[in-house]
Amino acid sequence: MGAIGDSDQPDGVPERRPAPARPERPARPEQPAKPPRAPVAERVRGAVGRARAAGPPPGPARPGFWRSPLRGPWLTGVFGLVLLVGVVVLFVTGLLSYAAYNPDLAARNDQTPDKGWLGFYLFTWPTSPHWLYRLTQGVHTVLGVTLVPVLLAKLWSVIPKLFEWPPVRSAAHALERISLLLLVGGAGFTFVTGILNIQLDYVFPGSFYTLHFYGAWVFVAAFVVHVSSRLPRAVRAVRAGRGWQPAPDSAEAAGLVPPRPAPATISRRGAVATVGAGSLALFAVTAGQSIGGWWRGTALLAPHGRDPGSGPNGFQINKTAASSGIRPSDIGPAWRLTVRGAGRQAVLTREMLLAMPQREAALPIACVEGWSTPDQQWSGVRLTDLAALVGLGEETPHVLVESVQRGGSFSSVVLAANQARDDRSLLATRVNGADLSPDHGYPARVIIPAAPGVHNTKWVTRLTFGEPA
Ligand SMILES: Nc1nc2c(c(=O)[nH]1)N[C@H]1C(S)=C(S)[C@@H](COP(=O)(O)O)O[C@H]1N2
Ligand SMILES: [Mo]
Repeated sequence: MGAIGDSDQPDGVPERRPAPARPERPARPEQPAKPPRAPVAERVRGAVGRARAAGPPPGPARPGFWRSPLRGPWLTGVFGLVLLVGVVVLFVTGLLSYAAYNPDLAARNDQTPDKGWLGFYLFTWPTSPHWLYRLTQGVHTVLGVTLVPVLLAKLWSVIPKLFEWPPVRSAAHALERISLLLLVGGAGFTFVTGILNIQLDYVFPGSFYTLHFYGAWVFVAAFVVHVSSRLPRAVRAVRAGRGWQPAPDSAEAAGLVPPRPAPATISRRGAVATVGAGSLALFAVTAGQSIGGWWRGTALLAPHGRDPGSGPNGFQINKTAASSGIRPSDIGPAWRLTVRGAGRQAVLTREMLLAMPQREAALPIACVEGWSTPDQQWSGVRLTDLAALVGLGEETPHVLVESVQRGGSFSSVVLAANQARDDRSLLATRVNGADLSPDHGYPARVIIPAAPGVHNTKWVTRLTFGEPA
């Protein structure tokens, strides 16, 4: 046999000099000559084999550690199928919510400007039915909260898999485990950011929209991979019925069935019913926020703005005038409305605005947070009538709406032409028969059918029609 480093070395391992012994320099011992290294795949296979032979360490990786007799393909399949339907609805309504902001119309409308091709599906948000965003966003948030117990139960049902032994068996298995990490991490992140936004409002390091949007895409990408490999198994297990429990080491058990089950303390049906009751309870203390009116008071889990007071202006307020930095002088007698477009400009006092034809529209406010109000009776001047002041009435174009509010990402918006042209789109001065309160946008606010609340700009001072957005 030739010396190490000879060209007849198998596997094409690079040459390595034999290490001469140098007893005179013990402070810097050289590496002893190593045997040639096997290729990576072989080494991994060796490690997997050794891990398998040695068996799992004591603790959760041992097959006997997990003992609940409830765990098995049926229970996991039931929760999985419920989540499948739920997550699809959440994703679709979430995508719709982003589209509702008309982000492609103007940079200031876009809360996720670096979306790239993830915005491939965007379209101009319609103005009918007038409760459209109320519905889509109500479903999105209430369903998200309602699914929390199901999500937790599903994770509980598969937790032994987290400790699978050996942790990695092959390249394909490693990839699958990484996709599961993205699935569980993505689900957790998306649910937590969504719930924090309902509960606490604006508590994020960075924009809620951006975090929730990208989190959802990661979650859904991993979800698609997961569903495509697991759906047939889940359907089979659910069809087989709750009494079916395959042998622990069979392929059908999928590592979910405990080999040493403890005695049952609740039936599988009882477990599903308990989770269902948890979901129902969460639904009961959340749904009121999307119904509004009297029901608003029942939404214990949506504390934000639950008590808006009474009277014509007694409906939910997103941000008060004070918290938005509106000074009394901004909205006092010195307030003016400037209308611009087509190279012309008109400046109006509130009295002049009130002297124009006053129109009525029954429209809700529907916030991204999921709360909404029933239809309120707004009155004010049509946006088309204001466009006519600068000669743009017939074909009213898109319009930039600006508030007296200084700063804040919701102090201005660009409304699309279809929104500006709608007969129900008003610059409102009154609501439910009374002047707007300062908190609802006095002296004038925009109200648009079907739009997210954020597009109903309060304390409006300038409208610019048809300029590059
Ligand atoms: N100028 C201004 N307008 C605004 C906002 C704001 O912060 N500043 N918030 C918007 C949001 S997010 C919503 S949901 C609605 C709420 O209207 P309301 O407070 O009258 O119910 O106002 C919108 N108009
Ligand atoms: Mo909002």
